[in-house]
Amino acid sequence: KKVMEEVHQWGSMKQHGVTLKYMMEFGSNPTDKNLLLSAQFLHSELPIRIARRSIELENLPCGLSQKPAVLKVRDWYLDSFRDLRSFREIKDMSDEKEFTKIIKAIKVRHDNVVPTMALGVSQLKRTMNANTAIEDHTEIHEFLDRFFLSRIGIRMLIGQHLELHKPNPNPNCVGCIHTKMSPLDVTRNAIEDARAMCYREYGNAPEVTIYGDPDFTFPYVPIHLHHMVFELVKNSLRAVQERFMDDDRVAPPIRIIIADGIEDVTIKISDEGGGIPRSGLPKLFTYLYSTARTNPLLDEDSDLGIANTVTMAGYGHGLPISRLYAKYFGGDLQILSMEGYGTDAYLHLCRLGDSEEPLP
Ligand code: W6P
Repeated sequence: KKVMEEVHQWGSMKQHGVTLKYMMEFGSNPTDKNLLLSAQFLHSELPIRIARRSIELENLPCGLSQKPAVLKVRDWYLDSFRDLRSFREIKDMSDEKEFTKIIKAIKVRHDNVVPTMALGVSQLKRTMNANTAIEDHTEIHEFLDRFFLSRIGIRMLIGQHLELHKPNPNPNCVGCIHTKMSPLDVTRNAIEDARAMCYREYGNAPEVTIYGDPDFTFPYVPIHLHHMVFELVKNSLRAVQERFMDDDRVAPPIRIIIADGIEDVTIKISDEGGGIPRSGLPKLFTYLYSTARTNPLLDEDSDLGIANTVTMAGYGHGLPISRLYAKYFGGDLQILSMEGYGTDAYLHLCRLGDSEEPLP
């Protein structure tokens, strides 16, 4: 295929990270000149980033590249690469307008990459169980970390450009960055969503208490924070709910503390769900060991073993991906546990500064 030559050519070019400061300054000033500059930057930057991922998708260990779901994802990347490379040089606002439509369609094309890759991994797991070889999964794990981190960056860049076109932007928002985000508000919403899900599944949901300054705000991406807190609270609710299910004692509340430091804003989520053994901690962040089922709607021949835990358990990639969201802006996610008692999750959010995007 002719396109592969071009993919390799672009895949070896240097990626250009942007800083959050840059995104905020640029995005707060949507003049025609800036729209044009932004489109021109994406026209050269997106093919580089997408080409890298396409090449990696072709060369995965253990035959992961050949799994039907992974081939599908690979094709989405190649189609997007072609769309970008076949677009003419962006010279005026009419080029810019048309280009914006193209990248909007690319974003939609890639909407289901996370569950589809999860399906690919489950397809791999199924064949690996058959031949009992003990394989080293670090390579696959590191690939998926790079792959999803890169995806966060690509979607952030496209999202920021699309937001420049919004007619009535919120004065406190620069694209998807909220310059005065209240971590308490976002955390409350994420708790509400996680508890509603727990309620649907168990007919009950443990209480959650929050401690933090309601007036405190800082610049961050609310949707990223929502994803992370939702995932963590869901895990805690499930642990507490399962432990106190057939119990006369009232379930102990999940406790959340939000601390505003100089470098970091840290959110601690503590549960008394019985904890996890120390040996099980590293597994929380692996894509291959996750016990959760894949989405039965995507997985044609899944036998839906335990149907009632499908929603809460998700695809099992929630924790590693949450950590990537934190890392994308220079933060981190740590989980500590006391087996027999409960678990603490520390979500460190870096106050948005001069650090460049990490580019795998
Ligand atoms: C648990 C297991 C876990 C993972 C992540 C966050 C919280 C919790 N609680 O029991």
